Amino acid sequence: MTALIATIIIVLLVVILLQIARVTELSKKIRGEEESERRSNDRTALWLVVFMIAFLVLCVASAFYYKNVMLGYGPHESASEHGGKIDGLFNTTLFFTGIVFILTHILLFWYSFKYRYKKGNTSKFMVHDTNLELVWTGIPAVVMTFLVVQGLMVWNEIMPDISSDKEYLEIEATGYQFAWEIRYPGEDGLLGTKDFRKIVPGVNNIGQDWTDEKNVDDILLSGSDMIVLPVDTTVRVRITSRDVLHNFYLPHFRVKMDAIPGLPTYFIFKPTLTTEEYRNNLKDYAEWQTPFDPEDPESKMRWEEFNYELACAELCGKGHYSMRRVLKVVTREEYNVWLAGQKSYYLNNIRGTANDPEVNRNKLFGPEITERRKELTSDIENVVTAEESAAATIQLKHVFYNTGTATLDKRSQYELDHLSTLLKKYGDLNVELAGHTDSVGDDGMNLNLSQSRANNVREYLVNKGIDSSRLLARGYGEVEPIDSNESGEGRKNNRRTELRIAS
Ligand SMILES: [Cu+2]
Repeated sequence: MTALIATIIIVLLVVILLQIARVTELSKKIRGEEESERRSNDRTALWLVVFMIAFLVLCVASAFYYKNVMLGYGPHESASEHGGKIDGLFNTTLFFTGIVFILTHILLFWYSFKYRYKKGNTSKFMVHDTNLELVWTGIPAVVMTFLVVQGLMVWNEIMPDISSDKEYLEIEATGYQFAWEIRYPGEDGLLGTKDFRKIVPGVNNIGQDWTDEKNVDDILLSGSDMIVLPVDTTVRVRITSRDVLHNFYLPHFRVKMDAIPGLPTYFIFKPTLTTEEYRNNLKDYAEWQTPFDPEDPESKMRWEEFNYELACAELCGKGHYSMRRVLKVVTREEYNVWLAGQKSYYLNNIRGTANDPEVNRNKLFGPEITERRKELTSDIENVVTAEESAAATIQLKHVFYNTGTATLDKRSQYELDHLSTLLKKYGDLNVELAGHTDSVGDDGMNLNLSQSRANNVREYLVNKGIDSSRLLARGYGEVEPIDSNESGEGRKNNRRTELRIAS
């Protein structure tokens, strides 16, 4: 039924249109062709002017309406030091191109109106006019030069690389399908070297070279970990990609740079507002004072839930959207606390595993030595401050010997030097140095070996200035195992040197 009515309506409309056309045709014949053409031209010309006014008013109104988003005003204010310069450049460019846009449109429509067809009007033929040529070549050239020079100046201010004498934090962002691997330099402030041939997904995602000591303390933020940066600190981001083109985009900081496989790029910026400060600024805008979850009026306000974010601004594949990461800017103190809670990727995931390169097995790294120092200090302090002077045994975990001999390995110096410092500090501590072996080989030989090892430790400490009367060296051989002698791991644990606090 509806279809039938619709068909009838369409047929009727077509009939009406045909009738109107016939009426116009007939009226033209009555009034004369020329007159009717003149009227039609006048009408069209007038409509062009009306269209121009409406169009320009809408353009200006929409530019004004969207100025916050487009030009960084109000709640879209930039949160980095250089951001204002980029926003300023957009403002200047829009100012000049806006003038040109409005003028050319007025001319275009006004001339269509003014020079509409009139009987008897003829064109003016102009072969050449130098003045006109100068005007329409010169003015755009001057304006364009101004804009380009302005742009170059801002570019040169923002993009130069940082000089090494300035203090800055360097992090690294490696894009891959579909996430960012963010690397922090750890305590040494330096990012370790990497090589794409060392990439093993899931084990060594960015191909870090574990034989480079700078990599030992490097921290990796994977998956959805929040990126944390300190406020008012210059940050240099090394930007690379593992597969296709990505783009490191921090809209609130006006940071945007391609991540290109095989060609590292960088961006240097200084966050000026912490996440908390930015939220507080947003609080003043009505559109941020609505519930974060529109379904739940009880939920937090939008400004309370605001977060800076990292996005990939290159359509890099079907999981492109999932490269979003939250970035948090905090005070220097909060940053230091956060950083202290982050763990070295190498020391926690690679050290001592099958992936740890052979050359690292017989090395001790700075962070390990520092960590062990703290451990030994607190072990001994615990004994000293204990109420009862109960006999205590502390394992000297970093005392090593060359295989099968009693000669101290070079690496033992850190533990023993630190022990001598502690023994000097606690001058009334008398200790026994106890050597132990595993059960492999002859009992008597093991006893001798453990005795010589203990003797050597004693000798080392005496050379460091500890009074020999405070040190007793004793070999126990294989009779006091702390683990099974069946496995390699267990035997390794049994070969040990202990510090027994006598009094
Ligand atoms: Cu991407």
